[in-house]
Amino acid sequence: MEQTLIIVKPDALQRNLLGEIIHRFERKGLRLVGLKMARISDLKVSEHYAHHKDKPFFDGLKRFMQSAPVVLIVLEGLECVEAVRFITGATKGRSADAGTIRGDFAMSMQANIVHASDSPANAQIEIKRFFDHEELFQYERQDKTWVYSEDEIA
Ligand code: FUP
Repeated sequence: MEQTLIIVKPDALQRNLLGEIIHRFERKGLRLVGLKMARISDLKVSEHYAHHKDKPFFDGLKRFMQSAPVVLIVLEGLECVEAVRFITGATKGRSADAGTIRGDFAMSMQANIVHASDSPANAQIEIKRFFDHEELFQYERQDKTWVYSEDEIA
């Protein structure tokens, strides 16, 4: 099944929102397959935001992402990249829909609580960037037949 990468950003840890965020993904029916705390290295944060390297906010964004530890999460589920982006909400917290993580907890563009992969191809690249193979776990979730229909998990 499809996988996606979440980074719970430094602002979320400082604001005691980690449990709330994981709770939302769990309740949705997504399977947690990787979870760890880390300080992101300069190299990895530069790679992760390489598409913004010429933007004026790039250095500030890098400093912010390295200002405290982050929590890295890999989630798995049917079309989960899109499902997680819906739960995450728009990039700018103050414009994000109520009910989304950013809509409920963020005001900022930069301090917007979580990163979530924006396509299945990028998700694969991002997961490889932050996780070794043995840090990802395959297991059955007991509620699978209640989360999906038979044809969806065939
Ligand atoms: P998203 O995929 O929703 O995280 O959005 P982007 O890839 O556009 O943004 C990546 C990071 O850059 C986010 F943390 C927000 C930050 N950003 C700014 O700080 N200022 C901007 O003008 C655009 C993005």
